[in-house]
Amino acid sequence: MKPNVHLSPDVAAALAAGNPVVALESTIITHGMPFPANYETAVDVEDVVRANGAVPATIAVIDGQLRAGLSDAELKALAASDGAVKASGRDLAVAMVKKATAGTTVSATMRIAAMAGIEIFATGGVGGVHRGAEDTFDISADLTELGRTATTVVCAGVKSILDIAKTLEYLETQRVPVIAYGTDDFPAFFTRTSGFKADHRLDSAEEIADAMRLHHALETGTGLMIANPIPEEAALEPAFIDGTIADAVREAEERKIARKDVTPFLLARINELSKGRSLKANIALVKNNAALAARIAAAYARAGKG
Ligand code: PSU
Ligand code: MN
Repeated sequence: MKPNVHLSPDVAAALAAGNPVVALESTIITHGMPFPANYETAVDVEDVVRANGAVPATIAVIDGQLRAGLSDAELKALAASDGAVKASGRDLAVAMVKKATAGTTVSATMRIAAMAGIEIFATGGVGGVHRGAEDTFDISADLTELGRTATTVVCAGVKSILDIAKTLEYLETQRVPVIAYGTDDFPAFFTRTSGFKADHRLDSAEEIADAMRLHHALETGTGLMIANPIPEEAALEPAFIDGTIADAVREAEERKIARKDVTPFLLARINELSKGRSLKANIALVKNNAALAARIAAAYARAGKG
């Protein structure tokens, strides 16, 4: 028997009616941003989804329950919590047994969203192949999940804490189409270009919704990555952010930070070293992704209703 995903009333109603729903992850809340910016951003992102015609479903594990759609009080408690763990897809069963509260990574959020019947998901950045992966083997489970779960993930590309070229290669191996929105370039999270081309470019939410439908009709079984560049006015200068990231990566190596602690350490350190500039950019791009995801979800639901 499949474990139940507990839906909030508005998420349940939207799914039952075939109305657009956008999943949102929660590791960005528990391990990606400091309090209270994490809470404020989570609330704002939900509002952006609503303003663009879809119902937001923030996904997390609360006291061992898989949840899609949190109340304001739950969102705040999660954001303020020191005890919430970081759960990727493989950690969910144990989190449920232990009645733990967990922020869900992209891989765990995709899994729960798929079980709930939510096909579109917005986040900031996905995990990927880390720099030095040839020695550490550090490749995020987000990429393997994209290779086996048919969820569309809207992100701002991946940041250069990762090896972007290897991440794109790995997505190719996993049969995940990488579609840049309104640009030929694969964006690098804080900047609009990474120096690498995306596989494909599409220029409207309607075309992306069509591509989703066909990708699933072909029974590929894989997700789609939609790479949405950070808004021009929020983008950081490459020289500044690349230097900051290089410093943070060096520090992580020196301090022997490993495995699931690597990404949270780097995000927090980049925020400190950039004196909050990375956080500001992060907030702007997450909202931008939420808006695009909601418009794709609306187009997808419209076509589904014929
Ligand atoms: N990258 C970001 N912000 C984030 C994450 C990654 O720019 O918040 C989070 C996401 O939840 C992602 C997870 O799924 O980190 C990946 O962790 P790891 O690299 O340990 O797989
Ligand atoms: Mn890792």
